[in-house]
Amino acid sequence: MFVGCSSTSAADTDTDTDTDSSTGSEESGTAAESSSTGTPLVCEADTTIPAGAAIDPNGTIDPLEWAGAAVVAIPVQATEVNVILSHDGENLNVGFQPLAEGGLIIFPELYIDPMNDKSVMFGADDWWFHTDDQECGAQGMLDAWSECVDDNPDWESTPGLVGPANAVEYSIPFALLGIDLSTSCEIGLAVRVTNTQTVAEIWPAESDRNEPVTWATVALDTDF
Ligand SMILES: [Ca+2]
Ligand SMILES: [Ca+2]
Repeated sequence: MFVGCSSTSAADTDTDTDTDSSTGSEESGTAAESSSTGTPLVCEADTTIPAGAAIDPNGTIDPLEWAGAAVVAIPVQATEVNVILSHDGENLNVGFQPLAEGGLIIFPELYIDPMNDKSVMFGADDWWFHTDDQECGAQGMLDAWSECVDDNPDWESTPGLVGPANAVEYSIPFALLGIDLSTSCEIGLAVRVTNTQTVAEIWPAESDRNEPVTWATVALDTDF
């Protein structure tokens, strides 16, 4: 659970290191400070993205650059892809590895709801990112393949390296996404890997990329 980012928050427990929201929520004792509806007036999240170093999105997952990052796993056939999450105060950083196992090559995708307004349908503010041989990204539209370019100057990833390099790293400016860390501390997020044909696996499990309301609420660590 992440607290302290809402002006109405009465709780002040420090649980920065706890990325398990279900445990944190149950143990935090905020029920005593709940509103009359029983809903705690705190900025809660399923997962916290820690603040860390800037990364070099070169397709090599360096443990030093990703030190302290959060990791979620997406089961894919007989293996699982690790999705590594951090931010450096200026950029949201996301790494995917491995992306080529047992003859299967899969591509990473991000879905970001900057205001976490959790609309039922993919909204005009919501972002889609996909990296294969090119960098593809668009706001307000999924699968905007016409937007794919070899190198988008607005954000960084690792196009063309899926295969032997086995990893893709993203570094996406908060300014591009429309996220101001001084006024917001949470976003909606889903991540997916797909070969665009027969395989598509998403985190959170059971979420739908077309429906931001089903995506994870993710807190951005602002203690840096
Ligand atoms: Ca790197
Ligand atoms: Ca939205």
